Amino acid sequence: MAPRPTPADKFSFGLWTVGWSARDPFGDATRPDLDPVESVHRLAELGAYGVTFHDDDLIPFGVDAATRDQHIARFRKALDETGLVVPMVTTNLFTHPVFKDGGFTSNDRDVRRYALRKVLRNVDLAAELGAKTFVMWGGREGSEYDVAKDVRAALERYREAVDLLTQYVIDRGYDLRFALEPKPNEPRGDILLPTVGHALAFISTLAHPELVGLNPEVGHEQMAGLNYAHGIAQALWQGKLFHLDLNGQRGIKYDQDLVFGHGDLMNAFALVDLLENGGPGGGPAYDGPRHFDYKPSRTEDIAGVWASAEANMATYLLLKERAAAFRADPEVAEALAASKVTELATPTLADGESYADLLADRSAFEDFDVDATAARGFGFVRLNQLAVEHLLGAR
Ligand code: GLT
Ligand code: MN
Ligand code: MN
Repeated sequence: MAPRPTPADKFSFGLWTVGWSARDPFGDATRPDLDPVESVHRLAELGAYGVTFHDDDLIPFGVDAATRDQHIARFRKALDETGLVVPMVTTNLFTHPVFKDGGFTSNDRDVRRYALRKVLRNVDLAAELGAKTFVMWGGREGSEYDVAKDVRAALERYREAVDLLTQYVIDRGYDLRFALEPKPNEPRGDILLPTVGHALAFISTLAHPELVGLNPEVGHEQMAGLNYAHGIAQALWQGKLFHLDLNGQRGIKYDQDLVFGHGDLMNAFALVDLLENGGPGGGPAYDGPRHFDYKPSRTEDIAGVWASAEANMATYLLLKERAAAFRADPEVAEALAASKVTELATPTLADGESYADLLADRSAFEDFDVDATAARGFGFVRLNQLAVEHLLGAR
């Protein structure tokens, strides 16, 4: 039996996830639209703690101010009734045709100014609702044709936009940080911040890098053939894991947004182990929302939507249990030591040792038995098999 989620598990979902009516480039919707208020109630019943949204998920694009206020008021009431929180808010800069060449980096300056205004209004709403993270997925920031986009100018405009937004939250005194979400392609042929690594490098050029981190998504890294658990470790090492999008993906193809764990299950195990047990002293390495950005498959009806929402949380909790069992197993501890996994935490030079000391250390070179060391295996396969057996519940 899968464990039941509770708000203490900090699971959150985007309104656009369960609310997806399953229209795709080849076919019509297979489900009716969901009222955000219903989604809030259902997610709370299932044990989630948070709900996230794009401005346009909650407030239909282009409505007048009074209608906008009504939508926000209904939503707030549902939050109050259920106790659900809004840990993150994001802006839709990709659906309306005006954004066909991007928002912050459109070749059209008027579009860029409009995009900034749309985001600033949404930043105010995020702060009002108590969100701590503001995600920016630049799905339309990119190109299909190399000659049609000056990539360096586009990156300048991207930076200009993010610098303006950080200055705005500072001036307004908002307790809000930004999280960039990389993706290699889709909907654009090539997207400007394609991977965790590109986004980290971009952040280092900003006016207020301390206010900008990442929201890496499982499938997006895997679409680039990259290892998500590695990407998360890189983000953690840089202090930039501000938020994350959990889902499943099977290989390098279109963005599948499957249920968490329904893609590379071994990598999902390593990820949960890292998040839950990778911190100092074996505690959690990340204490933010466990946010699911998946799409209930087009084959599912409404009952299937809620079953798939539950599946995300159940899989996460099962992996958490399995990872705890892996860490508690004395044979695993012995295998980790035998594989020298733990030795990697020891600095290569001793405390106070200089390169002169290293040069004088004959045991490090002249007397080092290269052949004997080279002949010794690391035993990584045995260690991985122990992980597989724990994952399969065989230990
Ligand atoms: C869109 C995208 C997601 C992003 C969302 C945030 S919207 O559905 O596919 O990966 O996280 O803008
Ligand atoms: Mn995706
Ligand atoms: Mn996402």
